Amino acid sequence: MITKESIQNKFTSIFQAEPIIVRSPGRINIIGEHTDYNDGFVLPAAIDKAVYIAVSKRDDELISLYAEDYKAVYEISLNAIAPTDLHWPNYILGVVDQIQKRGLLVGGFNLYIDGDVPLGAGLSSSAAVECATTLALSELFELNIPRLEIPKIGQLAEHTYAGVKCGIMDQFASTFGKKDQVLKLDCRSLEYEYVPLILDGYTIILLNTNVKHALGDTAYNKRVEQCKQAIDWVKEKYPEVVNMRDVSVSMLDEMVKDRDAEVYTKTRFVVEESERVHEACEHLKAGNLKALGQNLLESHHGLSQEYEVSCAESDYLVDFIKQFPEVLGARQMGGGFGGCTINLVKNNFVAALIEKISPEYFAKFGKELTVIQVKTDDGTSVL
Ligand code: GAF
Repeated sequence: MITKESIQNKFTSIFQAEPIIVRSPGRINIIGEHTDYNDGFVLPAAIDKAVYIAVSKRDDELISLYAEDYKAVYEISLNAIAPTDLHWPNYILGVVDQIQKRGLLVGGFNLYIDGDVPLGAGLSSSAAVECATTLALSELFELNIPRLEIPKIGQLAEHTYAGVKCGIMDQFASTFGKKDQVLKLDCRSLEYEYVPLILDGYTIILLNTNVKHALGDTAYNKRVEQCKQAIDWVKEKYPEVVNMRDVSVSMLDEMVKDRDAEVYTKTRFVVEESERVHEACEHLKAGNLKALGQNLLESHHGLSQEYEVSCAESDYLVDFIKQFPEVLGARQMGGGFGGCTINLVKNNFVAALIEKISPEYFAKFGKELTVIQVKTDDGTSVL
């Protein structure tokens, strides 16, 4: 188990200094997928699996990084930072770059990173790294970065250094998550409300397909472009439209449908998914879990058949649970192309479900199915 003490000891043994330690969690998302970069709504929560970043100042201009997961060191001079072919340093260097672009001074530093967010599972380990790094450097160099800037810096770091044109959901949930709550976030105004996650007799189970999703390598950025294309076409007649958030299905019918059937189908999904967030949130507030489960299934259908960001493994898992009345709903979660499905399962059926689904999954795909049980938790903080 990772603790403040274990991080402290490891840091001191590597860098011979006392660190500042920051914890930033991963996230789940109940519903609202691919709506964030379209200025829509999302319903995520921070989880009890997190990234830990420990930092101390150096006397020189070097950035010295150590990643526990890879047992790897990466060093670069502060004035030479640039995106690297190595994956993991980019999330940290991207944050440093954003901080420098804001005219905030950062000196050389040591940084140690560890965590228990499963990598490539769609639980936003990269956003957690970005948010933890931002707060850690803010504390170390007394930069007083306002809390609302943490997700914005993380998102831009992802755009520029990781090459993924993501929305703000993951970084926002990691920063502002709260135990026992989901966040209903308006990704345009960044206004949000906390909604208690009360799942009377039910629980959230993540089924990890163990298909590693790599957003930069997939069609994620293409989807972002397709949404932009639709906006441009809609704007020809409706100049007041700024983003997909302002677009209705009838506008898509009128301005996009005959021009590009694929762009039409995908963007109609975005409009419908954003509306589904409001609906699902009301169901959650009313304790109507059956209806919420239905929303999850509708969302998955759209993600799979319309937005085309699912994969055979996730489709199989979602299809499989439909035979059990004890599972109210499931869907591909996060950016897609693998990672986890999120499932709403009756408490006393969890063990039976796992027993039934795991061997079937292995027989079909020759891969282990990993079950991840998560609790909601608080957002980014100094330990
Ligand atoms: C990834 C992105 F990082 C988020 O911004 C969001 O678009 C999500 O995919 C899909 O909803 O996690």
